[in-house]
Amino acid sequence: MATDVIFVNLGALAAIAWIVWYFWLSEKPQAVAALGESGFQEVYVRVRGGYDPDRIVLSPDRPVRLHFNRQETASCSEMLLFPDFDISRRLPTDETVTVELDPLAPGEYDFACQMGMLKGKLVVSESEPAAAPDGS
Ligand SMILES: [Cu+2]
Repeated sequence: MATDVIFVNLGALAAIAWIVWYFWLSEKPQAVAALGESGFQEVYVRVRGGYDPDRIVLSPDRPVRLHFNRQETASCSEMLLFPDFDISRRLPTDETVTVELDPLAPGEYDFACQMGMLKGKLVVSESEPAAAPDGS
C-alpha cells in the first residue's frame, strides 16, 4: 500500500475520532446552581453567541433566580424564551435580567432565543435524600 494512502486513512480516522469525542464524549459547559443567602438557587448566565453555561443543574427543593447578562448587540439573542413556563423576556445589551422560577419538578426544561438558534437547558435533579436529623 502506498504511504500516502495510509496517511489519508489515518487523517480520516483522526477526524472521526475527534467528532465522536466532541459531540458525545466531551464535557459540555455545565453549572450547578449556587445557593444564595436568599434561599434561591442563583445562576449567572452570560449571553454572547450562546448561553454560558448552557446546561444548568438545579435541585428541586428551592426557588430559582437566573440572571442573564447579554453582552452583545446581535438581535438573535435579544429575546429569551422558556416555553415550558410561558415566560419570555427581552434582554437589553449590557443589562442583567433576572428570571425567577418556583421550585421545579425533576426533569429537563429548555430555554432558547426567539428563533431557537441559541439553546440552553435546566436540568432539575431528583430530590436529595433527607438529611439525617441533627437533633436541633
Ligand atoms: Cu436567535
